[in-house]
Amino acid sequence: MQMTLRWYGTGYDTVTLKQIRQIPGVTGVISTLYGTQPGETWKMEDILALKKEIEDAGLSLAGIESVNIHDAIKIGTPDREQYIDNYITTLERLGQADVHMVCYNFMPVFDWTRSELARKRPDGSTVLAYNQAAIDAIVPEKMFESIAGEMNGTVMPGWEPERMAHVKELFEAYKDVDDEKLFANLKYFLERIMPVCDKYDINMAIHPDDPAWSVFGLPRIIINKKNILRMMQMVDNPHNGVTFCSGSYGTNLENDLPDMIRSLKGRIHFAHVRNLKFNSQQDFEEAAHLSSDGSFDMYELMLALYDIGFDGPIRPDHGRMIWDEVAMPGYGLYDRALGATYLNGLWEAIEKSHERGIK
Ligand code: DNO
Repeated sequence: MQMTLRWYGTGYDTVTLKQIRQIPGVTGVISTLYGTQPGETWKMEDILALKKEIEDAGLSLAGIESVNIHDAIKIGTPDREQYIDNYITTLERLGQADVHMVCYNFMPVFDWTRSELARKRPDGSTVLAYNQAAIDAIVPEKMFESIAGEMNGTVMPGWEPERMAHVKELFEAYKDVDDEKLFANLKYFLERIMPVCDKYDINMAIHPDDPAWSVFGLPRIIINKKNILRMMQMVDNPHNGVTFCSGSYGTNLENDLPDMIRSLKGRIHFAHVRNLKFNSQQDFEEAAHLSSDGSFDMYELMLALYDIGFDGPIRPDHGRMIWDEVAMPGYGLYDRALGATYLNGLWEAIEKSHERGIK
């Protein structure tokens, strides 16, 4: 595996490439052209400039998170053809620039959903949190306004003000899209892009829906083992793979995370590893990465990844806001650096135990 950190780019991220380079064991970043809109074709010069900036800092561009999918593709309107063509052109250019992993999601309207971006934990850190009753009390169109004030002046991924200004229309456009339709539209999209992925060896890595159930009555399909295996089989190409995000699949306590990892052998192209602390089935908050701080056994997750021979990029995920850092919620430097170091430590121990024949 390659340990990486997500980086939003100069002008968007409070964390610098120089800082990332100094986290031991982190050799790459996962980035994107943050200023582009879903559906737009990425310019070759912008891709190359991003890559050069990262490489000049002594890191590699280990993949893209995300090339976002235009709503027309998810809804399945006739103009999706144009947007899929644009997507193919972007993939072609990424392939030519030697980028081989692309993370994306197929969530209608909202990307991830949380009810709080700065819940205080007993140690004084703040974290993103989800409370079902609080979500149920929010009018979806007001969701953006209700959390915008907690973004620390940053623009959070999936919550771009341009899209959020049209939330009402978006809900209307999705009214006839149910789970089956969404599956069919995903299949259509994947079948169209697989030839270019084959040509340039691009691993597509779908991100799970977060939380892993329907919110605001919108369909959500990338939520559990059954659905994800259905997706792998419906377009049975190794380039059709997943981002295994423990914090997203883990929102549903019925998901057996190590078992899911093992069942996806060969199809996990990217891993987001983080911990959650459940206060009840309906209320969870994002903990430190360490097993003892949350509800997941992080050793078991890393062991499962090791056992399936996972060799793609991995990254610590949302961190707590600690040590008075002011950054995009979940994406500060300090706690993610601690997370990367912890995950690297687990991996080293697993690797060495294996070499010494200790199980
Ligand atoms: C949130 C992220 C998501 C993720 C997208 C992938 O912090 O995990 O925004 O990047 O769903 O397309």
